[in-house]
Formats: sequence, structure tokens, C-alpha cells
Amino acid sequence: MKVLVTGFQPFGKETSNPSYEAVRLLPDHIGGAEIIRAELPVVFRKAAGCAAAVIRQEQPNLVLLVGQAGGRSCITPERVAINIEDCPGGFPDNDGNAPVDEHIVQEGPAAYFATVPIKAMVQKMMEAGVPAQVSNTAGTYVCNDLMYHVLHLLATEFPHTRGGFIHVPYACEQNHPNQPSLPLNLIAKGLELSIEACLEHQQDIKKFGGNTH
Ligand code: PCA
Repeated sequence: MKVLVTGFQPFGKETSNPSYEAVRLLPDHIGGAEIIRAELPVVFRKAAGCAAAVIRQEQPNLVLLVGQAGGRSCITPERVAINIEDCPGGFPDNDGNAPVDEHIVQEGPAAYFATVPIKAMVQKMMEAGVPAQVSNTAGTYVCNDLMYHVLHLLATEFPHTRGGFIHVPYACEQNHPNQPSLPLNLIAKGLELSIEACLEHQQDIKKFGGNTH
């Protein structure tokens, strides 16, 4: 059993990205599975191209993508990726690209659902005291772009490989005093528990977790 876990390089004004910093802290084996890591550029399409190359080479059974969502207070497994690139105002990617309302895959479906058990992941984290919640939007920036591309690749070329995305809050170590944050080792613990939940649950559990808005 092989699990590919990816994180991102820093972007914007940040000098580190807790997604890859946490991935770096993961043990080499979790629940009997070998953990493979990759650090991706914060660039539309390029991040997905790098991830696709590793997936083709390593043929993992599970792909867990991780990114920073500054401002969130919980670790949030994403339910869905949508077929849109729409750069948040004045915020190009690390190569200066700022697409507006472009489709990610021209003839692709409007959206792909994560194929990992998001509710079981949240439950396992909460039971261990790690704040977690299902998220119903991965945004329209590079993280959503990566999630959509990878789920499209898995659906079309690797139907037996499960894939999902987890957004993590700022790490306390980034020092954003007026924003919610979690210690980096707690974020890493949350990722480890999420991977265990994926290995334990082929199907998701039925449990309330929606939002009114
Ligand atoms: N977060 C951004 C892109 C890279 C990252 O870590 C996002 O949520 O789209």
C-alpha cells in the first residue's frame, strides 16, 4: 500500500507553507502504508502536472493533497472540486498567472467529489482532539485547480486510486496573531489520523456534517 501526500510551497507574503511543513513531519509509514511526499509549486496547472508525474511514476493507492487555507480554524477535508479557475482579486499565482472564470478541463464535468471518506476523517480527528470540519468549497485558486486535475486524472486513468484534498489553517509558527492557527505538529497529527481513517474506511460513514450556508 502506497500513499502519496503532497503539500505546497509558500505563496503570497508567506515564507513557509504549513501544508508541506506538516507533510514533512509525517512518519514514513502509517497504518502499514508507505508514505511518499511531494512539494508542489503554487502555480495553476503546473502543480497538477508535477502531481500527475509522481502519480504515474509511483502508482499510489491513495493520493492526499494538502494546502493552506489561512483564516480557517479547523483542518478541513474538502468535499468537492469545481471546474473553474478564478483568481481571487489581485492575487496571482507564484508565476504571475491570474485566470478569470476559465474551465480547468474544457469538456470535463462541472465538479468531482473527493473519493476519500471525509466524514470518517473528520470524526477520527475530532475524537483525538484535533479540530476538524468538512469543507464544501476548496475555493477557485490553485488548491481547487490541483484537486480537480488530480481527481480527473484518477477518474480517467487510475480508477482504483482514491484521492482527496485537505486544507489546513495557518500554523502558530507563522505568527499571525489575529488569525486562527494550530501548532504544526497538531496539523501533522491531523494528517496522520486522516490517512489512517482512509485506510480504515473504504466507504465513508453516514454522519451529519453539512452547513446551512
Ligand atoms: N493554498 C492555496 C494554494 C496553495 C495553498 O497552500 C489555495 O487554497 O488555493
